[in-house]
Amino acid sequence: MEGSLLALISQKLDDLSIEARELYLESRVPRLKKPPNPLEFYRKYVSPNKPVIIEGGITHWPGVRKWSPDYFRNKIGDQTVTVAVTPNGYADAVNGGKFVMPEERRMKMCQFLDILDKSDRHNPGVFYIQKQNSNLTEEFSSIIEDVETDIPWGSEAFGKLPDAVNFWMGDGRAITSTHRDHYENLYCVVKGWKKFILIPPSDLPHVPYETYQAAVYKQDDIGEFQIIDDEATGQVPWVAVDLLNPDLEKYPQYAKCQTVEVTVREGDVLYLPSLWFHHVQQSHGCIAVSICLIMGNLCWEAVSSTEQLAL
Ligand SMILES: O=C(O)CCC(=O)C(=O)O
Repeated sequence: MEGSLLALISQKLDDLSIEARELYLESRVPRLKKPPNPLEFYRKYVSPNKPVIIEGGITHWPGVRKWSPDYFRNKIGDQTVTVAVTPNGYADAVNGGKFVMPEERRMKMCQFLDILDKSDRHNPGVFYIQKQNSNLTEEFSSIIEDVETDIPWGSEAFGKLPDAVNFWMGDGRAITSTHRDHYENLYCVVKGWKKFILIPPSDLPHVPYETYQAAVYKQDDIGEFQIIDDEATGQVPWVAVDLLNPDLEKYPQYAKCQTVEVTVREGDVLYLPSLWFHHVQQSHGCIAVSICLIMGNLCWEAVSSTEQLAL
């Protein structure tokens, strides 16, 4: 009885993912040539939870013209910033059967820039400024006037100001592994490019998860990275498949996912709706700002309980 009920639920979830694709999802992320008005943005993209690129959506930000390693060296070179360091570019990702988080280091911005342009050769590892605690408003407040911390058509459509504004800058080898967030994201590329691989929330039943022991990288005295268990964090459920090299023998259900690839170029904004899985690659030295708006709690609780069923 229980088995046939589970089979029925699984069939219905398969139908949902096929119907979502047929009814409203597109095989490519649409690109707008100019910013939408708030009502159009809300109706066509936010309400149906569909990503969209707004080409040139932030080209008026002074940062697009001004931001460069030299500008940062002069303006904020002496400021201390938080940097994620890994041996392989994968922070918050599975390695050797564990969910491994980066070593967080505090260093001067000029030191980070030296590492990025390879003039500091004593630092093995891949360095990425990627702290998602509204680090733009916290650690980079002296360059805040170079950007907008809220995008008017976005804030008006969501009816609220952003909860966090994050600054991202790093090595071309840094890859953000597949995950999803419960916030709405206006992802703005200020320099370089980012490549997102997206999976819609309706494909959740086909995304394989495993539970891993949490751990953290720690570089030892001879410069080698050790993986140290993080007992306080314990076990972490995480996406088990590598989107760049999926193991379909181990995770055959992943073949039912329909991934969508999109490149966000300098000056463009990607609206990344809440709950879409994303995997992110970037050009070397790419700089981005993500503007995040957290979904209401009630909505998140409703989604979580539906997801329990799917997983
Ligand atoms: O830019 C990146 O590397 C990851 C961005 C991301 O995952 C996010 O904004 O939620």
